Amino acid sequence: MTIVITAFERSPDGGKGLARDARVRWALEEVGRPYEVRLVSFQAMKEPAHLALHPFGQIPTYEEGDLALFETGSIVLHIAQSHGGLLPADGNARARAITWVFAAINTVEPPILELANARLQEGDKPWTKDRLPLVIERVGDRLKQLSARLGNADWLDGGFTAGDLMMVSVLLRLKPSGILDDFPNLTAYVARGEARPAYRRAFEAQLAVNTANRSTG
Ligand code: GTB
Repeated sequence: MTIVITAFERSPDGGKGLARDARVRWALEEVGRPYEVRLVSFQAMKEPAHLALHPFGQIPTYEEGDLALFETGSIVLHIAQSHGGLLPADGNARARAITWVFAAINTVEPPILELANARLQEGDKPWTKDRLPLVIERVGDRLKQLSARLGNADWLDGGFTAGDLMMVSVLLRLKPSGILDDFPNLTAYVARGEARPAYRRAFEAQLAVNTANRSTG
């Protein structure tokens, strides 16, 4: 069955891995499953055809036969649960890996998104200069806790899992800010994720779309 995901026709970051189709592409590459991409414009995302797939008018979506999904946590877990390679066979280890997927999207990602919003969407508001340090502190608290748990390990719980895929994807959003630099083990953890051949393939595929669309105006 063909898998079709949606992605930005033109990503605001020029396709440098930050838009969330990257994590879905990465999961599909890890399990060796080919996929097709339907590119959508910002306008098309808010139209009925796309809203039928994604009630919030966002990317990515995932279609496979009769199944249509949205939310990257759910999509990555679906891929991980229906193929080998991203979740351990042992029941307890599998449950812990799934816990890390939730930790990435429910606990670590929210303050990171808050920081992005504070800078990009509220940067010009008069209260931002007072609020920004608090937001940065909340990101730092989470990173400190994550860094302490990771320690010297390569991955969060044994071998690479969907939990690492999601956590690295979430942390990547911080790379340009320099905040990760205070946590060398997290910087190395993200670099390990980025060095995986499946990540490279996903990154290049997302970039290629955006490069092609930029040059066609
Ligand atoms: N909770 C959802 C999920 O995980 O699937 C969130 C999906 C989401 O935020 N989608 C964004 C979107 O469609 C794209 S990824 N936004 C358009 C809209 O809401 O109208 C977020 C994103 C976009 C671009 C960059 N960038 O260019 O740096 C980074 C992150």
